[in-house]
Amino acid sequence: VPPARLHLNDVAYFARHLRNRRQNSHKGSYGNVAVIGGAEGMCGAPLLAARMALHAGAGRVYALFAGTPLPYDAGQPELMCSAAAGYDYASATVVAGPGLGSSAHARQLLAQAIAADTPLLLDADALNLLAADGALQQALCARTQAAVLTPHPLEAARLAGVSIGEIQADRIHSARQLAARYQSVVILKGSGTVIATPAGDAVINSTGNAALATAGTGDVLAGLCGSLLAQGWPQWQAALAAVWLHGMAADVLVTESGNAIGLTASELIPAIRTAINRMV
Ligand code: NPW
Ligand code: AMP
Ligand code: MG
Repeated sequence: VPPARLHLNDVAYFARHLRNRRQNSHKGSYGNVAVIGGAEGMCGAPLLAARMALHAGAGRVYALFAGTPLPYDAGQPELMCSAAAGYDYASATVVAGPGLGSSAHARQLLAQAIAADTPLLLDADALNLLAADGALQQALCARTQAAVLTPHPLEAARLAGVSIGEIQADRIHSARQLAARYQSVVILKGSGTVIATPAGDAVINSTGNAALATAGTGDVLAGLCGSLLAQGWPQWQAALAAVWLHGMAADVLVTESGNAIGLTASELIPAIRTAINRMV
């Protein structure tokens, strides 16, 4: 089946899930996001994801660290920072992986998150751990609700057990294969991001540009998609919307500021918030 391309006209497909804040609502109405990551030396990755989740509308956001926890995020004190050990994953949408590392402790945290069977997004090191561990793969496929996986081409190659070249040679086929194998919605990132389901649906995103080729933009995408999941979006629509909005915000930033060189992942966060609010 040839894949569709996600154009501006198709945005109505997911826009109906974007709702104004209801008058009689409170932070509990908009979901909890728990980002699990932050091994030693990679605390920035979970903070980028968590800050994005907050700016996309989630009610409460936790940044949980596999390594020494930061006491708080000085740039975003709304976030609740703590060690990941002991967190009750059952009450949140989990975004696992940004800067998580590959320690035995990281693997244990990931196993708990997968077993919790709440809305789940796996990115970065969570994907690397998954690729190397049959027990985690079995647990993922046994879940009642599909997870969302957000590999870049190298992470996809590890998940598929092939080379980057083989992934890139047919990105639509690669995304579909991974979605079926891991019983998850797959976002295969890179220029022309492909979103695929286990049933074989596939869409190529039409937004985004090479200004996104910089550290941390993937962590921002993970936080964005996790935030939409926490607000009750179905996996497929959350994945489509997150990828489209992420690319659209980068396109607007480059057009308006002219800074195609040197865009930072942090700058994307308020731009994505604006893109979301323009659509409501
Ligand atoms: P190359 O160079 O072409 O051979 P890794 P990572 C490839 C955290 N971070 N098309 C490319 O391979 C993450 O969350 C922390 C083709 C590239 O070198 C992870 O936990 C930050 N190839 C951890 O670091 C900010 C592509 O993949 C290689 C491709 C490691 O994640 C940064 C990189 O993959 C980072 O987010 C494409 N479109 N995209 C922080 N501030 O704390 C990627 N590749 O070795 O898995 O490393 O992605 O940096
Ligand atoms: P990561 O490699 O995990 O940091 O993710 C990078 C993010 O930037 C993904 O959402 C990619 O799709 C996006 N990205 C990177 N390079 C490009 C590019 N040349 N064109 C469009 N999007 C890109
Ligand atoms: Mg990444």
